[in-house]
Amino acid sequence: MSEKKFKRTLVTTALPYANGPVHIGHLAGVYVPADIYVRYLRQKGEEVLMVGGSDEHGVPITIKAMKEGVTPQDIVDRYHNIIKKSFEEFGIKFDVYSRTTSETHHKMASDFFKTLYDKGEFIEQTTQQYYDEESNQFLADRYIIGTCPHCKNEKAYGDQCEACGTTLGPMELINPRSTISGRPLVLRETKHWYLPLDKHESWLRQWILEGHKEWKSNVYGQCKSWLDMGLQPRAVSRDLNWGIPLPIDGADGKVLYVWFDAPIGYISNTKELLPDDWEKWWKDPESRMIHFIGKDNIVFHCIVFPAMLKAHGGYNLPDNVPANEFLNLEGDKISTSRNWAVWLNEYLEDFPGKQDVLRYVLTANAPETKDNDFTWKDFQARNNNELVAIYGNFVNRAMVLTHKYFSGKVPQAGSLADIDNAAISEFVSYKAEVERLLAAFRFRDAQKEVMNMARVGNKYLADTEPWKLIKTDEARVATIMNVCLQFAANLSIAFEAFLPFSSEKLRGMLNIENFGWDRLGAMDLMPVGHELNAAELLFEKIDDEAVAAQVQKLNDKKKANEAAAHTVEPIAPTIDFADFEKLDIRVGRVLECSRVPKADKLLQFKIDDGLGGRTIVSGIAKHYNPEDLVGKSVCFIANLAPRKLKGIESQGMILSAEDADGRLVVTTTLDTVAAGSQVK
Ligand code: B3M
Ligand code: ZN
Repeated sequence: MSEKKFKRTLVTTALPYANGPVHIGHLAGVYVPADIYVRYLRQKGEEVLMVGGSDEHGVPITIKAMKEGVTPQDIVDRYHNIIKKSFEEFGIKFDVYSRTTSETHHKMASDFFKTLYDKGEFIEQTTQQYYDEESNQFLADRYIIGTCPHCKNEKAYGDQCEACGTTLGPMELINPRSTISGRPLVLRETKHWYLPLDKHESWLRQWILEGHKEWKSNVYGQCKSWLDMGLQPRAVSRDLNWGIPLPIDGADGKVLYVWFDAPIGYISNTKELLPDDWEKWWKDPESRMIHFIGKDNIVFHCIVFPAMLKAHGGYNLPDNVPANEFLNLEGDKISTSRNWAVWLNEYLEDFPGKQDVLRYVLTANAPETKDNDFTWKDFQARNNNELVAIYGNFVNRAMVLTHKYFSGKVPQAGSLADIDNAAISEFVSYKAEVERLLAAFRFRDAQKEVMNMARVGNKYLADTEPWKLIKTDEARVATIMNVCLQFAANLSIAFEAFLPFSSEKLRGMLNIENFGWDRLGAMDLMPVGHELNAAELLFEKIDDEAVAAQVQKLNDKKKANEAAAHTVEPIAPTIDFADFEKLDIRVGRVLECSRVPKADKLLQFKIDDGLGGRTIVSGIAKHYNPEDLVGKSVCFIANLAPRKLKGIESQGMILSAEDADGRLVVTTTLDTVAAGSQVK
């Protein structure tokens, strides 16, 4: 959609869960791009609002509280403040950053539910769900653990078996237990309210697939595949004692599902900021709404929330949802539980004042179209070779030379030579390209073009060599320095959205105001005789030691975490010798081994069992290359009832040892024995 049609833009940013600090992945995926976009619109003088806040409901918060022996409110108070502070420190300039435990939000979400309820937009359903009698609660799927019916992994979750990769429902687990109390679960009846997404499918299909072909392909593609699979009713309530109580009779102990209330938080927070004027941002057809989110939130923002808004009536639907993919760290998925992350609060302890360096690197590597990797080496290289060597170096030379030759005052430019005109027209030509890229949410390319503007300045200085001319032609040097200083002032405008701290510093040095976007390209930003302030370095080099220290810190944390996580499983209940004798364990020789198509965890074996051979499928593909196993002896259970895995009948089970990190190692014999030998 073109920007022109709209009078104002409401930008929302995903509400981070207040159960931990924010890390570079959050910043790269959501908050830096949103901030760039909003700063740019503000520079252009557009009416824009950036709304954010903390997501303070949901099961993980209650579990964290339980583990620490504090209340959920304690947890969210702690992290809301840490998160809010990090955003402020990194210059993420929200117009409002509130929280879903606010009174305004509780009322807004509650009323929203009530409206849908009164309109008959929900269906009610009573189902059997697992209940933990020890901790007195119904459990979310993730908190139920049991044996996978497909691969017999005993630690499958209620939503997925991580060993064989199968998506599960909690009812499919054998011997379901609570991860909270460790106790077996019982089934209890419970009633919930569902939003029948199936009823919304046809207009959603039309609205997204026909009406929003301009959405980023990763977003459009994910929506299409959800729609093609067919939408199902989704429960909007939960049995939990933390959240927003259902505002209807007969729903004691039930709260709104966190994903029902959280997006309404965008509305509540707008209202908190503008109690009398919030509605125009949400309801006026001349307002457009953009959701900045990560890819795991696409379905909620493109399908579920729009369906809620439509069911309610009177609200605008999002105009665009520029969701990003994920940022990895040093080649590995960022993980809070494994402590594999760069936390924003810690970054600033190690690199005080270097917010812009991180903003720059995260934008340069933004996971806009695919998952991307952050490495400390790249962080160093981009700082040293781009920020310092190009932008910083240019500004510094312009400042220092002006102080040296013209006592820090903007000198008079004479008539321009061809080389000046060529540099100016190239410099100015980037403006339109940057505008086009920003309008398309292509922040990394936009930033690249702005850096190219600084490159033009640097090259211009190198080509004109004022330091050589100064002895013979001061008037010519005056012209060159005037051009350079105007370039520098222009860079403070062009970089403002990306590197706001550096732009502010640069404005301080140049002693200039904060010009609007329309002034970008002007070569008269500073009049002749305008006095500059002292030169300072915009950026500093980052040395090898600083980078090595960061890598070391990451690895140390990982090790500490692994050590903490290393727990040995308790011994299972005692069995009789007769029970043991029921197991027929044999040694077999691997004749063939190959990957199972479309199952990234499974290997298919042909085993010589001394009796003509058999097929066994095993969930160890993540740990071995098939070719490395051919010819090896393995131990396997020979009398296990056959079962089908991905359509292949598996006749037994290869025995592997599993360590605390989930690494699987196949068992073998110390010396070679004949295939088919029994293990006793
Ligand atoms: N708190 C999920 C997340 O951080 C969630 C976003 C809510 S946006 C309304 O992935
Ligand atoms: Zn499984």
